[in-house]
Amino acid sequence: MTGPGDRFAGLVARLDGRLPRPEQFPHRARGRWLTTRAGMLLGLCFGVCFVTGVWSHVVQHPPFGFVPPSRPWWGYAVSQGVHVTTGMAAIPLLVVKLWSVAPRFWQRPLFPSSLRPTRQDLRHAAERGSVLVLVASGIFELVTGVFNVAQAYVFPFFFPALHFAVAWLAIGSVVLHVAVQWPAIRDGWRSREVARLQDPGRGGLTRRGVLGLGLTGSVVAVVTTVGDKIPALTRISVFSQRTRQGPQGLPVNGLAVWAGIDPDGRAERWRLQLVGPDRTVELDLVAVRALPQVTVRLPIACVEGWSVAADWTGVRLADLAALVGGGSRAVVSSPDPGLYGRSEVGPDAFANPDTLIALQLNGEPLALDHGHPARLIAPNRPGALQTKWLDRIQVSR
Ligand SMILES: Nc1nc2c(c(=O)[nH]1)N[C@H]1C(S)=C(S)[C@@H](COP(=O)(O)O)O[C@H]1N2
Ligand SMILES: [Mo]
Repeated sequence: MTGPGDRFAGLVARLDGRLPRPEQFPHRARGRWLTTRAGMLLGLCFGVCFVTGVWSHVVQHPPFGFVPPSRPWWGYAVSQGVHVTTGMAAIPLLVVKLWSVAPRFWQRPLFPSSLRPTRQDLRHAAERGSVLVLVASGIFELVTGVFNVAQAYVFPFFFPALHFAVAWLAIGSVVLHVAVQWPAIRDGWRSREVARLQDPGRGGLTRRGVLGLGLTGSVVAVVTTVGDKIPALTRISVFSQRTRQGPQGLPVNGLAVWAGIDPDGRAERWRLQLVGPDRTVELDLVAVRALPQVTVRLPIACVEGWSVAADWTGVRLADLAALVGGGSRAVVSSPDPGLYGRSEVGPDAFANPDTLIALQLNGEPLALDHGHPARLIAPNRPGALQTKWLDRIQVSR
């Protein structure tokens, strides 16, 4: 006569006998020495990636009262470049880190020994659960990030929202993991021989070799992607295909046709509606061209990783605002119904003399895909907020 408890115990015993054991994967490079170092580098990448990612989020969705700074002009290009670069560099390090501890995933006990889990069983399950969350969220962030950089929107969800939410899960489980593993980390950092004593594997790469391989992988990952930020590396950056694609030497993320912009007679039909605290004014292209023009050199720094500088010529936003009574902030919008069809210009950017409604790019009228006839260009600002095909500016105090 067997009860459910006995049957459970039998099942566990059978599974236990079939599933691999840690001893079956000996390798001399595995151990705390390697795990600690790969983990530290990975943690550094994740930490920097997280901070720059949160920064990107707050400047795109300023929480109440926060004024995104408009200086230095290169700030967002650098922080977003660092975000994408540390994410890329993390991939080979994560592979090494997981490889170094992989046998431990099979460490016994794999299951609670009976249907009534003991306290020990529960602790064990919590430990494994937290590692599962850590690994799953880390992989999720890197994979979705890579797809986004490649502009492959293959996911059935809205990338920025989920990438941002899971980032908190990932960083939270990193912090928890470091806290739980702190004694082992300290030990692994100091120890020179522990790894060898722990692991009987001989032959194959040394632990230095494996760590070196991971680091080389990171350097390769970085060099093959940063070409969209550093022109000297463009030729060897095979993963930065968008560089220099698009008219007038500047990549294009969103085409005019997608935004429903009708090119026929656009310049003649176009009117800029200025809505101010005192009055509303409508200007045609001739009138906007007749206002004082300034030229600034500023990058478009796309959240998807590329950033390319260009010369922009147009009218200062503050000068246009002055025509309708002035103010301290504005909402600029276009007929584009998409998510990036409008954006807010906060007080710091509003007052910055480099914030323009640009009519020209690199000395020529804007190409249709760059926002013809007018777009916003402002310093230290995500590309997604450099609104194209502008036809309305609402100024407020
Ligand atoms: N109206 C509108 N403006 C827009 C977009 C858009 O889809 N619609 N895309 C934004 C994004 S994501 C980027 S990176 C920049 C790119 O500008 P470019 O195409 O001129 O290089 O435009 C921004 N302005
Ligand atoms: Mo973008």
